[in-house]
Amino acid sequence: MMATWIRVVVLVMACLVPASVDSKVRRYNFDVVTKNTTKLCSTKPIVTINGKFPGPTIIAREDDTLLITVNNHVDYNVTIHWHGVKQFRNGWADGTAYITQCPIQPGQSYVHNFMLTGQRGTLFYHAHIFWLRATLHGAIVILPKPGVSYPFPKPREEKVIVLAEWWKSDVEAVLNEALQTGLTPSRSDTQTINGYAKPTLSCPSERGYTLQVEPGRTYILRVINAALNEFIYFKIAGHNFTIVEVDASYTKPYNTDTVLIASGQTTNLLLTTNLGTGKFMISASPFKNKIIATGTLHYIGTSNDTATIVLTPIRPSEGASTPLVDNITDALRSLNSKEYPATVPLKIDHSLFFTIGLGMKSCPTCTIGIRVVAHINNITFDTPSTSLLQAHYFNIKGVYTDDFPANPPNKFDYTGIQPINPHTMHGTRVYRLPYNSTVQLVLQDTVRLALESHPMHLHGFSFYAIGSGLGNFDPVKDPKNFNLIDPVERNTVSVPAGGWLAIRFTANNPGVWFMHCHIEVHTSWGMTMALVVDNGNGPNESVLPPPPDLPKC
Ligand SMILES: *[C@@H]1O[C@H](CO)[C@@H](O)[C@H](O)[C@H]1NC(C)=O
Ligand SMILES: *[C@@H]1O[C@H](CO)[C@@H](O)[C@H](O)[C@H]1NC(C)=O
Ligand SMILES: *[C@@H]1O[C@H](CO)[C@@H](O)[C@H](O)[C@H]1NC(C)=O
Ligand SMILES: *[C@@H]1O[C@H](CO)[C@@H](O)[C@H](O)[C@H]1NC(C)=O
Ligand SMILES: *[C@@H]1O[C@H](CO)[C@@H](O)[C@H](O)[C@H]1NC(C)=O
Ligand SMILES: *[C@@H]1O[C@H](CO)[C@@H](O)[C@H](O)[C@H]1NC(C)=O
Ligand SMILES: *[C@@H]1O[C@H](CO)[C@@H](O)[C@H](O)[C@H]1NC(C)=O
Ligand SMILES: *[C@@H]1O[C@H](CO)[C@@H](O)[C@H](O)[C@H]1NC(C)=O
Ligand SMILES: [Cu+2]
Repeated sequence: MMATWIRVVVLVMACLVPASVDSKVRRYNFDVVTKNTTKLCSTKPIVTINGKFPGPTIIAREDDTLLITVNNHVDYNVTIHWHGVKQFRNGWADGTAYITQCPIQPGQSYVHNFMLTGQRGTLFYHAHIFWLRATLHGAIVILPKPGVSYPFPKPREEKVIVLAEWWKSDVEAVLNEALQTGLTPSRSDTQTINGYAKPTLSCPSERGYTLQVEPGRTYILRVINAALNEFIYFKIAGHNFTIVEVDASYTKPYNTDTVLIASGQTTNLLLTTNLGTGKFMISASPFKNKIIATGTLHYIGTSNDTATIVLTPIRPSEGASTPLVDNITDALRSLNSKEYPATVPLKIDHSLFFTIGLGMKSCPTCTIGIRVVAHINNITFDTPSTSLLQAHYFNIKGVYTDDFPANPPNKFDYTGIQPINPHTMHGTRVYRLPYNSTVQLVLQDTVRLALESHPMHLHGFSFYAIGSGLGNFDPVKDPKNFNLIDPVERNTVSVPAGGWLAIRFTANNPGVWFMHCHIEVHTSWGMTMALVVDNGNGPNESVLPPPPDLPKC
């Protein structure tokens, strides 16, 4: 009798918590290896994790510990960043080359030991050194804690959709050539959806990504923009989506037939398969590139010969902000419920105003005598050769200065059209924040060489996006319209082209945290800086000691 009872309990438990996802410590082995891959009818070697493109999906639960060993078997220096994971007091696992660690050199290994504290949703991992993340990336799915359900109806099935870019040539060579000539690097040759470009008749192996669905169900699509340099519009012909989560924070449900996902952002969509039968085009169309990736939503039971219902993918004018995007940006709200409160700081200790944009630098060896650079507050970031976190923790002098300005050095009409001196300053400068201080940061786009939207990403935190607008930020009028009640919580925000965006957060995570544009070419040009958050006085308020296998420079 007793034995039967125990067996029943075990069975019930097994149903609640699938055996594959019930342990607290999850170990992964990531072998960084070269693999020949065929795309666009040609074969080339790419750097991959475990031979996969995109890399393997990590599935875990909120509060789990991950132990991920990265073994570098390629000729490149490598680091892997867990994008959106807060790494509380544990910047050593953040994986940002020369900011939180030295690279994992060829033949070396490094164990990333971190917890998924207080986070659930979709994030991703990617290389954080030069342009290796073009092919070194994959999904992180963080399920709610055991026994906790989603704040929306349970979907029939979950599908990960990783959007990326593909170059026919070697991406590191593309970057090096651009840095040597001073010119803009060449655009990718296609977008990809889960590694597929689009169905191509001339090479039958190119069939495009196929999403098989049963009729009359609800699916959750965990869509990740892992592209290097593109914003991507995602659509499925004939179907609507409900946005329920972005950057691993739940949102109030928002219905739309199109989503725009900036590089570095993730969006969870509910998809209801209410058309019952047929084949429908899926499109991932970028802002700048004209090459669109397409796939097919295929209702199970529909013959392969059935014609696919196509859609006209969006082709926005380059860099422009569009009413559709502005509508979604303005409309997204966090839940701000009892279970998921929005804890927006109301009293601000550090009010920062950062201008962002492009500039130029003279370069006698470059093709046209100058090279494009990028800046934050007129400072082009110089990457150090020792990691900033090591310099901070071990008090190594001369690696950085902590005089990053809270405001731009010169005021001007940021979004006006009058020409201004395009030159920038250079330096490895950080902005220092006391432990637990509250921060408001207004990011202001500047029109110096180009009008462009910048997806700004902050490591170590998620933050509330409390307002945005076109033109120059007005410190008197604009704060009156800030949403301090239920703003969306993110780790990457698109600063509108020719506009501004304001965020707030509490600096409760001691360490050194990179902030940068997630358009990789802008990072390469120096649109980056770091925040240093000091230790607090309490027992759990200082940076943890570094692990023994931390890579050395
Ligand atoms: C890739 O293909 C080339 C040419 O076929 C071959 O020489 C090389 O060994 C292959 N590399 C890998 C990692 O398979
Ligand atoms: C999508 O939403 C629009 C507008 O709300 C509606 O007219 C349309 O019927 C919806 N389509 C589907 C397939 O649900
Ligand atoms: C139909 O298409 C799918 C996906 O493209 C493929 O896996 C399957 O083999 C095809 N079935 C037939 C009968 O051709
Ligand atoms: C944006 O929102 C406005 C006001 O709600 C609406 O009139 C307009 O149709 C929306 N535009 C798009 C492209 O969704
Ligand atoms: C940026 O710094 C450079 C170099 O000091 C200077 O020439 C330029 O005027 C500055 N521009 C602005 C907008 O502050
Ligand atoms: C951090 O600040 C919050 C309010 O902003 C306060 O409630 C909390 O006690 C502070 N924590 C520490 C450790 O100072
Ligand atoms: C510090 O962290 C440890 C381990 O997580 C915990 O047991 C302890 O209660 C914390 N102490 C304080 C003062 O928060
Ligand atoms: C790899 O990283 C080490 C340590 O920073 C550096 O000395 C070396 O030059 C790097 N190698 C390459 C190929 O960039
Ligand atoms: Cu940018």
